[in-house]
Amino acid sequence: MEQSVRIIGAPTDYGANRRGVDMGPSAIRYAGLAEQLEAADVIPLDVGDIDAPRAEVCDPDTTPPASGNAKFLNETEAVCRRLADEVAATLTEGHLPLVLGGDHSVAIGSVRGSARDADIGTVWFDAHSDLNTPATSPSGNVHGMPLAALLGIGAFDAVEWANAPSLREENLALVGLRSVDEPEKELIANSEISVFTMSEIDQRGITAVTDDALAAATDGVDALHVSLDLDWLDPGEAPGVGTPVRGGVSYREAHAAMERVADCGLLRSLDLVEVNPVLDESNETAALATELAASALGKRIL
Ligand code: 5AB
Ligand code: MN
Ligand code: MN
Ligand code: MN
Repeated sequence: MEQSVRIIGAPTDYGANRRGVDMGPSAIRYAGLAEQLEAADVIPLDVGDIDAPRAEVCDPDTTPPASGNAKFLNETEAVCRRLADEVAATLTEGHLPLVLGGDHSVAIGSVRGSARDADIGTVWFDAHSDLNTPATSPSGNVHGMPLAALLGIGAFDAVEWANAPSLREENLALVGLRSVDEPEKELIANSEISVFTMSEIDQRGITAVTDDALAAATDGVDALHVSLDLDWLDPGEAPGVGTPVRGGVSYREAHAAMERVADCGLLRSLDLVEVNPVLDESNETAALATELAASALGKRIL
């Protein structure tokens, strides 16, 4: 039976300081997402975008869960609740949810939705570790906090809508790190999260590292969520992202990793986030996102 994939846009920029990632869903669709998915032999079903008010009509000041700063947390909550419901309903109806961000805070909604009726592990492909809390964040931008939110770390412990209680640290793997804040380093050192830096990819190769990340994430669980922040790639390959960091993976390494994701056979849900068409060159980063989604969903050269 052919796999059907439901495309769900989450056009937010609340978590990333209004830099243009809210246009990501349009850019990714315009780059030919449906055609790429068909080339991967999956059936694309597009439900459009979930409702997300423009940042200009919202108030960035929210009462943080405790001390610290988390801008637009009320709007992030509303969007993530809608998205979690949409993702969970998509799975119930037998389709694989493909979430188009939007800034990375939307992954709070997609992971929660995916974890609602299954035990899942998660692989996070990103230059950043996204483990800040409102107290440790240098920016107050929630796109740097989704993993702390999902794990219920720090003040997020009391933020029920942002927690994914069934996601265990042992089943979370971060791949491609090269920009980690000091408090995040401390948190990682005292956790059971699996982390794979760019240095480790340099030394061991992308295939071995991805296989280790997949093994850790899927150990003892039913299925896998993959969150792909396009800033995982080198900005030379993917210039159109919210927060570029030099020294990322190449085009071919990214495909190799996504092919391992497909081969593991447990993919349940997928995010493509942080595409910023304002900084892009001829929509090439969005096009790359569509290709990587196709590889993760089983597209092969021959
Ligand atoms: B992204 C930074 N750690 O918290 C922060 O793009 C950057 O979703 C976060 O990975 C980048 O503001 C968040 C400095
Ligand atoms: Mn991220
Ligand atoms: Mn990132
Ligand atoms: Mn970013």
